[in-house]
Amino acid sequence: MFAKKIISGKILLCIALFIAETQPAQSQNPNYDESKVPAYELPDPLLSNDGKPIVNKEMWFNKRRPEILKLFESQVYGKSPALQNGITFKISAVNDSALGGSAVQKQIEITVKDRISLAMLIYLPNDAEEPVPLFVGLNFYGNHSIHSDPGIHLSPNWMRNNEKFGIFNNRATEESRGVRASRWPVENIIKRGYGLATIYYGDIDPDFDDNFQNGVHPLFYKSGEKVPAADEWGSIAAWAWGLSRAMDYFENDACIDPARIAVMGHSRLGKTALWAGARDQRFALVISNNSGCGGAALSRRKFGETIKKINTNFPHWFCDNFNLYNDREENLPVDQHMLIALIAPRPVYIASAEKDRWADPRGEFLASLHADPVYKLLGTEGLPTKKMPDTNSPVMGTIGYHIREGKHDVTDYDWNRYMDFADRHLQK
Ligand code: GTR
Repeated sequence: MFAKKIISGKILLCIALFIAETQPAQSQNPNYDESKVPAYELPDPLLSNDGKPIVNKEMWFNKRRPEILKLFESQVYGKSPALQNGITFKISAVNDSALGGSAVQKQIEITVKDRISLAMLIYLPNDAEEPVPLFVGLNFYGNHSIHSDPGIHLSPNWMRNNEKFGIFNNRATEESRGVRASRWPVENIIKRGYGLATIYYGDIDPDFDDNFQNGVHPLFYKSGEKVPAADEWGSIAAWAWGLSRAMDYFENDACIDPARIAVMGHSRLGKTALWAGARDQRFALVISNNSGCGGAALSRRKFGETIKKINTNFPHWFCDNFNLYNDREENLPVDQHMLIALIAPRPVYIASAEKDRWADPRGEFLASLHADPVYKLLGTEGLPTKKMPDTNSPVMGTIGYHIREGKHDVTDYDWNRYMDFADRHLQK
């Protein structure tokens, strides 16, 4: 009987994962017609909850920013636990002549409350004379997937099956090495004088709905708590919390400049990078690659993926309160331009892809545009255009934006723009 229960639970999980993986766009009748985008009014980031205009820096930081942050915490991503003690770092491997001698490779074990361990892979330019600026981002298929370097520890943790990537029985194999190298131009990043750090997102919380029994969530339950409360963290918030733990490490490594860390992420991990950068002001620059619904795209446009679709397909990503806005986007006290505004005045780059209509490229551009008044209030250049740029024509102020040709992906084109942007803002 018990065995049967486990088996049927597993089958259900497989079906759920199959649906989540195969169900996007087509089967759910998304709106891809600009003329069917409803009329909407965006909440004003520069009007406080009590209706007062926010007219200077002090009012933004002391009054409005905390209000908006709280709204995103309680209504969208969920509150993350305050960091108590219980995080330790261990250097598990160092290779002084990685990538043919051009880089130092470090592998760090970040342990949370002695129970969960996050494996961080770091590459740093070997010829640096001072602490380096660095890009950090989570990866989808294990640190070993970003480069074929055989010295990278193979992730032992649960991973979504993918025959093409050599992932069977939810575990990576030797065949999984380098399968995602196209998304991580490690050599190029090193050549341009940046470090790169990455963690497998499943180390922080495996990406399936198990009612928050695995990953970091149970480590922080209050006594008697079995699942996060309606306003407490879902998986995106947990992944973002993990990025902040990486940041804790950077503050302790003399080879890395903690004041010049750029956090970057793609798709669900782009949503994560934005939330990490919004919450944790230690991140100096934030990059959202094709993050779409719940990331950089305006929810009120209901173009492509909508709140209801995302909450249905991925019930574990956001906090429970976010369900209140399924088909009720107009009731949201925020929209995603305000998430970008939380990053101000730090530089932020939003990138779309032409064929990635599910993520609503125009909605991503408009959110950047509507964050501009906050950037301007804080004395920065903001976004130097009011018109959506043509394909492959990046604009870069303190807010950067591009839409490139092609599909939902991370390409060399994207990375080269991110490094151009970082050159403007992070290089001395
Ligand atoms: C899709 C999801 C998107 C995006 C994407 C991804 O299925 O609908 O919101 O996050 O997955 O992360 O690859």
